[in-house]
Amino acid sequence: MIEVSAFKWVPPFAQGVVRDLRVRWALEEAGYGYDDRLLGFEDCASSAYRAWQPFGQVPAFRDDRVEMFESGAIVLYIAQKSDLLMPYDEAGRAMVMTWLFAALNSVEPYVTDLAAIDLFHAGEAWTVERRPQVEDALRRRLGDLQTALGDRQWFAGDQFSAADILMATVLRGLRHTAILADYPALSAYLERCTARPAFRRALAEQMAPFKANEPA
Ligand SMILES: N[C@@H](CCC(=O)N[C@@H](CS)C(=O)NCC(=O)O)C(=O)O
Repeated sequence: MIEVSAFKWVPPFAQGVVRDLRVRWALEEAGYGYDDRLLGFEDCASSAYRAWQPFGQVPAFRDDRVEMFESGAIVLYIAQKSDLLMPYDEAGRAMVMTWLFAALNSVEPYVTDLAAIDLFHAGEAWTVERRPQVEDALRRRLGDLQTALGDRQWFAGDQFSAADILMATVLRGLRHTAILADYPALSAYLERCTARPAFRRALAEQMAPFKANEPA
């Protein structure tokens, strides 16, 4: 049986964007059932959990063959088992891997830099000077990303792929801003991704424990 670690509860600003969503989404697209292993923040500090996820973060993943952490690696592992997330031909697989890493390595840092300022350090004096630089750099990256997408539907070819799971979940990290509205092709792309039934199911699965474990 597949097991995925996730939080029992997170503050509202993080609900719906915790990274186990990527793994849940990939599993839903591929049609694999799974159990979520729900953790409190204290569980993440335990040596038992650190042996599975060394940084005490979510998600971690195991099935009857492997144990893993890092959401991108896990999504890639799932994709390698399903032609619904990655084509069989070598050129197609290379393109999926390329865009999967582009999402994590060339786009996500710009998104998380802004989110850190807006969500984790809101109101701190240093952010006033730093934020415009971070937003400018992000906007340049989004402009290039939109140009690269062109009028295609998906990043890595004609078919939805694991790369789109990573890219869409990265772009959702901007949901607390209106920035994406200035990039209509990226906005439409994100709508297309998040309208997928597998995404809706994955999101509902992440959100359910948050509602159940809401602090009094
Ligand atoms: N690179 C890791 C990042 C994992 C990560 O940042 N997880 C966050 C939730 S989205 C977390 O567990 N935060 C709690 C913490 O860092 O203590 C991945 O993609 O799996």
